[in-house]
Parts: sequence; structure tokens; C-alpha cells
Amino acid sequence: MRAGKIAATLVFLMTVVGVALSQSANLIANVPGRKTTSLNGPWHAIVDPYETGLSERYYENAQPKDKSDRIEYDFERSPTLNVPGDWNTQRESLLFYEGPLWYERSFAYQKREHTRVFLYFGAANYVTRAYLNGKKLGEHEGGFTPFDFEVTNGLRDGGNFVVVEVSNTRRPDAVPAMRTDWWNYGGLTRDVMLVEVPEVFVQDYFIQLAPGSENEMAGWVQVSGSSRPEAVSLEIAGTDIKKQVTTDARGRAEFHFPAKLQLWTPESPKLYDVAIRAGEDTVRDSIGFRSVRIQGAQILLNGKPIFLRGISLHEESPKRGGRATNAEDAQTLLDYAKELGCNFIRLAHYPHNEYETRLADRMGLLVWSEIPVYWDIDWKNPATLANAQAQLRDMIARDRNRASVILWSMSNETPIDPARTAFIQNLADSTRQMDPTRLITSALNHTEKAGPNQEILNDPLGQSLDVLGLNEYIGWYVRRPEDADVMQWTTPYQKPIIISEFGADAPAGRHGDPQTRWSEEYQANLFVHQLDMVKRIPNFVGLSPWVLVDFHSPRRPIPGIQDYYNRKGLISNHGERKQAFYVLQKFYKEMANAPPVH
Ligand code: GCB
Repeated sequence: MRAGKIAATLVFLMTVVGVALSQSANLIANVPGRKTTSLNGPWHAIVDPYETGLSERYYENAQPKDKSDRIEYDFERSPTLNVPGDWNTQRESLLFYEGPLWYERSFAYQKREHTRVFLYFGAANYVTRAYLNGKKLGEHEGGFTPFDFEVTNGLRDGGNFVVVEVSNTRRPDAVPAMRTDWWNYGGLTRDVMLVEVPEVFVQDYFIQLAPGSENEMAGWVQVSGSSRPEAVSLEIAGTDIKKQVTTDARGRAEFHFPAKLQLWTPESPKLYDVAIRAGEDTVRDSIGFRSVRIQGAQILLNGKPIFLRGISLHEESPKRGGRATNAEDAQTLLDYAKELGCNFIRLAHYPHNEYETRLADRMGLLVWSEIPVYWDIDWKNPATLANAQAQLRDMIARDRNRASVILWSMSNETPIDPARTAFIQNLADSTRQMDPTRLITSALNHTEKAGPNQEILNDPLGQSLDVLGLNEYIGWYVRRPEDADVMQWTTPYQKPIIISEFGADAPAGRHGDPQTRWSEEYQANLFVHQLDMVKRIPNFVGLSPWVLVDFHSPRRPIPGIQDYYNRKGLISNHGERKQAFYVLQKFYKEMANAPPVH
């Protein structure tokens, strides 16, 4: 086949895969708003570097039947790991472990009539195989998105056990693939629970203002478990909104009506108590209403230009280390962002846990949420695309009712290459179908040189995006901090640009002059020059420098300086604010009063 034909076939295949996936979502929305039984706590764990568990059938959780029986594993006698939690930071011997590990836990359950039960995982990194009472429930791939299995028929009255194999083995065809600048934390890293719902229930819904509108609501409710038309009601407390709609043959009810609401803003993040009813089921959610759209090269929030005073962050527990797993971790991280003067956070480089996005709703922080299409992945592999599509779909499904989320990011720092551009364009197309109310972005890092101090942002992927993210490391990976003063940037795109990353490593308390690498002074000096430069970048609407807190990375080995941490945090992993923190804080104070105009 000629190159053109191959490309066309690839795009066709990608489209087919993309469409097929976007129709198969069946996650339960708003799990925190449901009747749940937590399965968090200690789980027995067997480390299985040679993948013996499958052939030895660990999932049966057996005990010897008599004294001559050979069962060559024993969950009961195996030490426990805490769930939710990564395994790497719970046992020293597992810090660098990449491979399969088996979890087991028992629980009691009493069956209830007319009740459906789902086993829900907030996330597990990276591939999961789940079993209930010795029977396989299914598999899931992707380390940062939720998944569930219906267990209504598999549950027994009384004692039950779940066995879960989680493997964080890296693979070239996975998303992300072989290289990341963050720790490959393995395990059941988010909450695990049983979710109980009536036979007919509200499985999912999209309740937001119509795209770009400030006074019309539009959306849909998806009912599960009924083949008849079902009456669905939608009520918003504190307003006179009380609507009735009926489901169609797919169980979906759509609505569109005028609504006069107090709009959600970062300064006044109003959330309404929304109740959705179908059959015997009522689910409640706290939802904010706001519009976000593009006008020329500006982002408008509720019709007015907004400047994004942001910061990038990883989902790492600020002081304990390891994956952030709970509401307290989320609170500490987002409090740091507020202290810095932010109205915007970039959740790098994968969907963070739901505590963060729900807290962002309450605290008035705008959110950029991203899937881990990071650096190089297998652009030509349809299975890799299907995987990225599934992660995108589930990120959107979980958070599409969060007012805070304004940007879906498709990728970070990907090479300019036709297969990559087709791949990400495919993701952008399905995002537009799944959620026409938000903006689409990607963090780009390839620019063209137009002169010694001139850079052009002209990545062809820009055509598929609403907002361009630009990661540039002037003063760190290229050139000196002072060179920022003479840099000139241009772009042929008439689209908003967010400077999604710049930064420098400095362990807290390490001092030198501003020319000394790895010192707080170098980092602070780089921020001074960068902040002056970014204001001169065309279509500049905000920034999210790298990064809020130092984080674990296997690529950062210098003893005494990095110790396997990326030290570009403005705050150390012990909570110390570095000098650059105050430089950015001062800038954000000024920007809050007088945002740059273009
Ligand atoms: C980047 C990446 C980010 C890295 C950062 C760094 O460009 O997007 O994931 O951690 O640079 O510190 O090198």
C-alpha cells in the first residue's frame, strides 16, 4: 500500500474503534452519591514476579482440603497492604517493583431483594483482573480511571471474597508506554467499594448548561435496567426547576430548557443540589453551572475573558509520599494552590482522583484534566488508540458534571508526526461528541526556529485543538534563564495559548547564586525571567508552571539533590515553600488585579 492509502486506512480503523468505544460506556456516575460499602482497608497480598498466580489459580483462594493436598499459596498467611494505596511506598522491597501482585479480601454481605450490586474500583494501576468467589468478573486496562463490574448474581449471603491481580508492568503498546517522568506506582490506588442500586436506576447523566450558553440547560439521563419508557424527573433545589422527561428505547432521556441560575465562578463557586429520579431510584449531586467558550484568542468564562493563574500538579500525597488517595491529600494540594493565588490547576498527566475534582468544584479552582498520552506511544497501533479512547471516555464520564473542569487535555509533549496527529485528532473528535461543552487542549513542546531568538508555535495538531498548551523550558533544558528576556514567540494560530509548563529543579534549602544550578536562587531567578517573557507570548491566556510539589521520579538519580525526586516543585515534599513559590505568588497577586490583555 502507498503511504497515503495506509494513512487513510489507519484513520478509518481509528474512527471505527473510536465510535465503537464511545458507545460502550456503562460506568455508574456519581458513586459518592450512592449507597456504598467500603472495601478499603488491609488486603492480603502476594507478590508474583513470575506470574505464577494464573496457573496456580490464586483466584480460588483455596486452602488444602486434607493433609496431603498441595496448595502452593496462602492468602491468609500473606502480609497485608493497605487499600487504597500504591504498593511501592508501603514496603521498602516494593519501591521499584514492576509486575503482577495479587490482592485478596473477604467480606460479609446480606442479599437484598430488587437490588443490583456493583464492585467499583476508583482506579488500579495498570492492568486489573478481578474475581469474586473464585469466578472471573473481568479485566480492565488503564491506571487512572474508574471501572466497575456487576456482581448481583455472584454475591452469596454471608461470606464472600474478592481476589484481584494488578500488574504495573510497562509495555510499549500501553498508555502511557515505557517512559514517564513519574513513579510507576502499582496497586489498588483508589477506593474500592460495593455500590447498591435499585433494579432500575439512573446510571449516568449529563447536567450542564448548553454549549456556550448562560441561560439554557441541556443534557441527558441514562437509565439502566428497564426496556420500557421510564419517567425521569430532574429537580434543582432553591429554584423552580422541576422537569419530567421520558426515556427512549436506549433508556436515554434528553432535555433542553431555559434556566436562570446563579453561575459558578472561581470567586463564588455556587453549587446546586440536583436530584434525579427514575423508578425507585433517586440520586443527588452538587452541580455548578457556568459556560466556557472561545472568542478569538480568548477564553470566556460566563461570557467574560478569564486569565488562568495556574499550577501543574501530580497526584502524589504531599507529605506522606506515594499516590494521593484521600480527601485530606486533595485538601492539602488544593490549599497549596490557593495559597499561591491560583484560580486554575492542571492535573498532570492523567485523571486524578475524584476527591480532587469535587474539591475543585467547591473551592472554585478551574481544572485541566488529561489522559496519559505522554511522550512516545504506539501511534500506529489500533489497540493503543482503543485504550486511549477508553481512558478518555471514562475520564469524561466521571467528571462531566464538574463545573470546575473546563479543559480536556488529549496529550502531553508528543512528537510531530502524521500518525501521532491522526491519533490525537481522533481523540479530539470523540471528545467533541461526548462533551460539546468544554474546551480541548494538548500540551505541545515542538516549535520551529525562525531566528536565533525566535520561536514559532506551529504544530499541526493545533488545528484539532481549541486551546494550545505550550511547555517550554528556556533556562533549564535549553539556554539560560536570562535568555528569556530576548525571546520572541509567534504562532499562526488565532487561538488561546496556555503556557502549560516551565520550571527548574531545586531541592528546598539548597542555596547558591542565581547562576548555580540546583539552587533555590536559580529556580527563583528562572521564574522571574520566565514570568516576564510569558506575558509577551501572543494569545497568552494563562499558565501552569511545573510543578506544585516535588514528586517521585525514577529518572532523577543525583544523590543528595534529587534522590529519585523531580525537584521542580515550588514546595518540597516536606511542605517547605521555596523562593520561587513567593515569586509566582507575587505575580499572581498582580495578575488578579490586572490580568494581561491582548
Ligand atoms: C516535561 C514533562 C513533565 C516533566 C518535566 C520535567 O516537559 O511534561 O512530565 O516532569 O518536563 O521536569 O522535565
